[in-house]
Amino acid sequence: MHPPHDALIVIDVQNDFCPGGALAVPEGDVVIPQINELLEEFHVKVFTQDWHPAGHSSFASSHQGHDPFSVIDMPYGAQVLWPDHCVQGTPGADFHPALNTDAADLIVRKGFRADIDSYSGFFENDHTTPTGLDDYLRSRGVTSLTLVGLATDFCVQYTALDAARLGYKVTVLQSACRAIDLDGSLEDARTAMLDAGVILDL
Ligand code: VGL
Ligand code: ZN
Repeated sequence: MHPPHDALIVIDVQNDFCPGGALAVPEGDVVIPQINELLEEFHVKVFTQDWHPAGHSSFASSHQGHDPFSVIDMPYGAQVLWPDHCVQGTPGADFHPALNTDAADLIVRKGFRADIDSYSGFFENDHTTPTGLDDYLRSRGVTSLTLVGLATDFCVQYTALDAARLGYKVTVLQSACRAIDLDGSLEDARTAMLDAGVILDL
């Protein structure tokens, strides 16, 4: 067992990010058996769930003339436009059926505000609107985090950078993560995480 101040954060292991899903991450489902084993080794276990209303502003379909994976300027900065994914109440937004969701202490939903995307489990993409996760972890005495899930270069990276900024010791377990890898985004994410003091474990 890991010590009680170490939490496992399972990021966005949902059908739409797995093969066959709307925004499939290559090999996204391969990480699930390892995550299920890890869930037995931690006292504090939190899942995040991408949870968008239909017509969300991060969807290319909400911006006429813009294709999926293009980038636009939003009031809070650059935003990649995605295929419609993880729409609230749809099967794509459900956790993958092989994931042991019974093990979760807390499920944090994010991205539910129509006008702003949220990659990080801690803050929306404006980097200021909190999800409540920091307060929860503090109230349970957590000081160090192990991050696993999807996708390494988006939600895992943003969660890791926010966590490091908030003062947590952060480890990203790369074998239990998979990336989208748009135009070198995985390498950029690795560099940014290392620069922020995040431990990239194998
Ligand atoms: C994610 C793109 C859009 C992720 C979520 O979970 O990494 N990526 N929404
Ligand atoms: Zn999303």
